[in-house]
Amino acid sequence: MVDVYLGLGSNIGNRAEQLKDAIERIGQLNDVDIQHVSSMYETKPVGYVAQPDFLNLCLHVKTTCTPEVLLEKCLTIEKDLHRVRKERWGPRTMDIDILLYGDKIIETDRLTIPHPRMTERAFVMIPLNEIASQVVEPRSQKTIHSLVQSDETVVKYEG
Ligand code: A4P
Ligand code: MG
Repeated sequence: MVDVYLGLGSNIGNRAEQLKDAIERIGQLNDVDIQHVSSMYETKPVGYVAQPDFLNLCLHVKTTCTPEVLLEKCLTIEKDLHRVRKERWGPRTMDIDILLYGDKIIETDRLTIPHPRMTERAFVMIPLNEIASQVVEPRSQKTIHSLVQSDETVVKYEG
């Protein structure tokens, strides 16, 4: 079993319900066991900023799936949640990113792990720090706790 961290984000429709639905679907996957779920955070869009605020959270799962198989499963769940894909970094009902896959560094056509922009993104690092503070990010060899920075645009979401 490999420890994997996933980042989930939603900024169209009923964001909280869609996140809960995605977590439930991930929990129902064969070969994937959910260990920890972070709080939800309401976050200002990064990148393409003219879009609604996101809700983001992170999940810790244990899995026997390869990274490629896990990606396929995540993409299927995104599709099942009726994601409408328009511009890159644009609005989405559900985005599931593989942040960390054990201590592996993976660079293929389809996959970059650790997720390339994760360490500079407070909407990833703040929820991730709740459930993985002592985990080492393999490119920097630093713990999540030592990499996370406070950011007032990332606010715990109480529903
Ligand atoms: N892919 C490569 N590596 C990975 C990985 N580690 N995990 C490939 C998941 N997918 C990975 O992704 C396109 C392709 O990336 C996948 O098919 C897979 O083969 P996508 O989800 O369709 O595209 P995207 O999400 O629009 O682009 P990208 O580059 O993944 O964007 P990001 O980095 O995910 O950023 N602001 C806030 N506040 N909260 C957010 O959640 N999200 C984004 C999207 C921008 N701004 C945001 C948020
Ligand atoms: Mg993505």
